[in-house]
Amino acid sequence: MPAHESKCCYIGLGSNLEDSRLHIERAFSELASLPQTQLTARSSLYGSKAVGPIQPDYINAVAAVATTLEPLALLDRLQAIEQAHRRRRTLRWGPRTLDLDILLYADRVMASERLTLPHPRLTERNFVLVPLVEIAPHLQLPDGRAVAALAARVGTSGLWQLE
Ligand code: ROI
Repeated sequence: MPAHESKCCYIGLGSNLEDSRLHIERAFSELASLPQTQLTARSSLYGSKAVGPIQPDYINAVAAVATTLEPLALLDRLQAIEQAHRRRRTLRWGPRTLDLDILLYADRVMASERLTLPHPRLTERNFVLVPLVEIAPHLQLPDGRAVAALAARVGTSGLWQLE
C-alpha cells in the first residue's frame, strides 16, 4: 500500500454571523484549494435553528474531501481557514462566522486533546447527519452504524434545505 494513499474525509461547515451563505461558499472554495486535497462532494446548504444558547439561525453543509494530509495537519489547515474568516472564539457554543469540523476521517478512531474522531456529537445533530447522508447515502461509521439510519432517527425538525 502506498505510504500516502488519500483518505476520504467528511467536514461539517456552519456559520451564523454576517453573510453566512458567503462564508460557507468561500469555505468550499478554500477546501478545494487545500494542498494534497481534492473536494469530491458538497451537500446543499441547509438552514437550521441553533442548537444550544439562543443565537441566530445557522447555515450548515457538509463537504467530502480526498486528502493525503494526516488528521492533525488537516485540522491545522481548517483552523487557518476559520481564522481567515475572522472567527473569534469567545463563548463556548456561541455564534460564529465559520466553523469547520472534521466529522469523519476514513475509518480512523482517535481521541486526543485537539481532535476526536469520529466527531463526538455527529450522531446527535440533524444539521450534520442530513447533509452527510445527502452526499454519502451508504456511509457507515467505523463502528458499523449506517449514517442513514442515524439521520432517520434524529429527524428534520428545525432544519430546512436552501436553494
Ligand atoms: N447549531 C446549528 N444549528 N448549527 C451549528 O453548526 C451549530 N454549531 C454549534 C452550536 C452552537 C452547538 N449550535 C449549532 O457549535
